Amino acid sequence: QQPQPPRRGAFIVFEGIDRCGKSTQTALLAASLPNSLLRRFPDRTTKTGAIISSYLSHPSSSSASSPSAAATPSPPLPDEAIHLLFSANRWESAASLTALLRAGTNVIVDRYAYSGAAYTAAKGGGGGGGGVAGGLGLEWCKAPDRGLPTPDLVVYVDVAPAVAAARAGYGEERYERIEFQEKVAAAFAELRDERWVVVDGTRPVEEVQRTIEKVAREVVAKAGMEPLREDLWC
Ligand code: NYM
Ligand code: MG
Repeated sequence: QQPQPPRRGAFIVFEGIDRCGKSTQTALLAASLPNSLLRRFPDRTTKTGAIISSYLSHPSSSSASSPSAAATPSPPLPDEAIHLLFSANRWESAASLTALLRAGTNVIVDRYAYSGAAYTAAKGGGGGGGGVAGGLGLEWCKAPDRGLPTPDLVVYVDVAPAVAAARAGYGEERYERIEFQEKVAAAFAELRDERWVVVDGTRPVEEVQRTIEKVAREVVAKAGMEPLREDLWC
C-alpha cells in the first residue's frame, strides 16, 4: 500500500439575507464538526476589510457626510468599486483557504461569493435576472469571483425578510431594509445550484443545527474522495 496523502477538508459555505441566523449556525457547526475552522466574509481585519466595514457602517446609500469624514471628505464608493473590493477581500484569503483544505481542515465560511453577487445584483434592478450582462447584472456581478475555490456545500438559511427585520439589531448597517432584502433573496434564488441545501431558518436553533450538522457530516465524508476544485462559476 502506498502512503495516502491527508484527506482534504470540506469547504462549507453559509448564505442568506441579513439576520437569518447564519452567524449562530456557523458557530454551532464549527463547534460540533471535528477538525474545522470558521471564517467570515467580508473579513473586516484586512485593509480591504476596513474599507468595506466603513462602507457598511453608513446606514444608507448616500454620501460621505459622516462626522468622521468631515476633515477630508472622500466621495462615496461607486457600487462597482465596492463590489470589486468585496471580491478582492475573498481573493486575499483564497490561497490560505485552499492550503487549509488541502491539509485536511474543514473550512466553514459565513458568506461567500454568492453574497457578493446577490447584494450587488439587488442594486442593479431587482433580483439581477433577465440575462442582463452589463451594469450590475448578475453575470457582471459573478465575474470577479470566477475561479475561487468551489464550495462542497452551500447552506442557505432561509428566512423571510419581514421575519429577519424583527430580529435584534436590524437596520444598523447599510442594506438592512426589507425592500432591499427582498431583492437580495430573489438574486440568491437565481444563484442556486446543485451544491445548495436550503434550511428553514425559522425553526428552533437546535433543530436547524441538527439538520445542518447531518448534511455537513455527509459532505465531509464525501469530500475526502473528490479533488478540491478552484473553478467557481467557470
Ligand atoms: N455583503 C457581504 C456584500 O454586499 N457583498 C459581499 O461580498 C459580502 C461577503 O455585507 N449585509 C454584505 C452582506 C451584509 C454585509 O455581512 C456584511 P455580515 O455577514 O452581515 O457581517
Ligand atoms: Mg449583517
